[in-house]
Amino acid sequence: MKILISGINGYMGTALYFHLKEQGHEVIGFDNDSREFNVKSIGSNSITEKAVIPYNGLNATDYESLKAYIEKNNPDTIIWLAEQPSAPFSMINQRHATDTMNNNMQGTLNVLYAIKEVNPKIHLIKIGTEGEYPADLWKDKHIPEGDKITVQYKGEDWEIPTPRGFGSIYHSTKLSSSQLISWLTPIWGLRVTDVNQGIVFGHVNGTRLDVDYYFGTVVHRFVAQAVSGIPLTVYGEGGQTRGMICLQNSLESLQLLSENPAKQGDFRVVHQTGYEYSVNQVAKMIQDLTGCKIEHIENPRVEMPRNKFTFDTSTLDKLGLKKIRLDDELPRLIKVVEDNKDRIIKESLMPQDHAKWS
Ligand code: USQ
Repeated sequence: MKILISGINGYMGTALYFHLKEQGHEVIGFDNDSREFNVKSIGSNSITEKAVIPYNGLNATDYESLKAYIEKNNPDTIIWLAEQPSAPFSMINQRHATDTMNNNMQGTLNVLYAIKEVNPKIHLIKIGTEGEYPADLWKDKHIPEGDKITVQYKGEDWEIPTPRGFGSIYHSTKLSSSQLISWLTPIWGLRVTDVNQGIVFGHVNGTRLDVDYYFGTVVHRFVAQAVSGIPLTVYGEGGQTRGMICLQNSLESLQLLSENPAKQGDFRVVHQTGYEYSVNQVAKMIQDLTGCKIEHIENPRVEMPRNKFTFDTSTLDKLGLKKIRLDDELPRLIKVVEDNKDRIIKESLMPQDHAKWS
């Protein structure tokens, strides 16, 4: 297949480029280097040396260039990663909030228009997030796949959109994109897979690894803190539970979804996640392997102190995905971070004062 990756030079994009090529696919992509720029802007860096890969430098918010690129290359599948992915970065101030909204929303709208105008048969795989199912709505529940559920109200069955919400400006862009796509897909006859992905952990050769407060997600930051001799910064009680997925599984999932596309006219909602862990469980696993200290600090975020939801992952289970557990991947990840210890900027690992959410 010919697969176009937007945001190909980022953490997932680079890894996906190598993975899909290894599987025999033709892979092309573009990237405006915003990840590198944003990470530098907050005084941090990738702790691993990133491999150089070929890509076009176009910006997804430039509609004419995007459309011309898709027209020229006519891919079977577009995997859409060209987004600002950090919740705390989107909450820094008004400028970061609007930049995140403009980039993520405009890019999504542009690719939908481009596919409609160039070739509606192109399968779009749009990376969303499990954060579209906030803990206050789904506390202790099993979250179904699909975009509709049936509920009883005053003795009648109602088919309603699956309740979704958000807990940051970044997450609001993912929710709005999902709603936009769910409306446009059937009326324009597109084919889209909306991938709700959990927190990704792990590293594969050649890709970047961010560990700072803004772009390092919880597993990566905790490992970097442990390796740097800093107590792990558990926010509040540490009872916040999230679906998490190993990077290798994320690559395999996107390959499987590309090779088994959504039907024409279908908006397919898939949960792309492995197992659920609380922040405390993550911290304890890393402590057991490294002997690090754990510290509970005031939560800089506005979020539920504890929850325990799980996700229905039937689509990827049926396609044969073999889930990797966090405890099986951690030793390898710790080794990668240890090998690159000299590149960790310790100050960037700690919560930043100006980034409080309230
Ligand atoms: N946390 C701590 N201590 C830390 C860092 C984080 O306790 O030092 C806690 C947070 O309070 C939160 C949880 O760990 O409850 C996860 O935080 P995170 O920064 O790892 O992840 P999050 O902001 O939720 O966002 C990440 C990705 C995003 C993706 C999302 C999937 O940056 O792109 O969409 O994970 S999900 O979390 O399912 O929404």
